[in-house]
Amino acid sequence: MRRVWFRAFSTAFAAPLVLFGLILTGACRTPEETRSLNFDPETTTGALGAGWDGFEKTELGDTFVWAHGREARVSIVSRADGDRLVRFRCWPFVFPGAPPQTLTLFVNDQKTDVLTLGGEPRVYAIAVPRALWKRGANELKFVFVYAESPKDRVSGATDERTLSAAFDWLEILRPQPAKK
Ligand SMILES: [Ca+2]
Repeated sequence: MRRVWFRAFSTAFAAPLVLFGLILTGACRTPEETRSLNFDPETTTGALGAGWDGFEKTELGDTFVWAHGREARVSIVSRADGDRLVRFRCWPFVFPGAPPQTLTLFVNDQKTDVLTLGGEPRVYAIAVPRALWKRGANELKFVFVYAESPKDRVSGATDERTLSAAFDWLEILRPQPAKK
């Protein structure tokens, strides 16, 4: 009799209880938020998805990573509780006769903005409204107009990789309130 009651109990209540527990855990825990990636093994391993080469350093010791395709994906954890500014320092692979390199940022497959990159390292910022963020993991996708190989484009170059743009760092900021 007791066993029958128990079985009825577990069927009727156990699954909803587990589900309720999961919802409660998910709702109460504030997720960590990705604030900055320095494109080095310490801060950025695990955040880089498809489209990136290995970690490198400039002669001055700045860490960076080449996006080596027309698309490069980064995983960002968000609380999705407001607008955010995506700032990053990057530079395109340039070669004689190169067209302007453009960068389009998608957040969770939604297009945000298109930038034309200058030839030298520069800091860019793109405003991403709250509606595009999800709580937890979010995908930033950078899309470039070209990815070319130095070996094919620069006389004497031996690097066979295709390259689109190199990233030094990326940060996710709360927009500053407008000054009164
Ligand atoms: Ca860096």
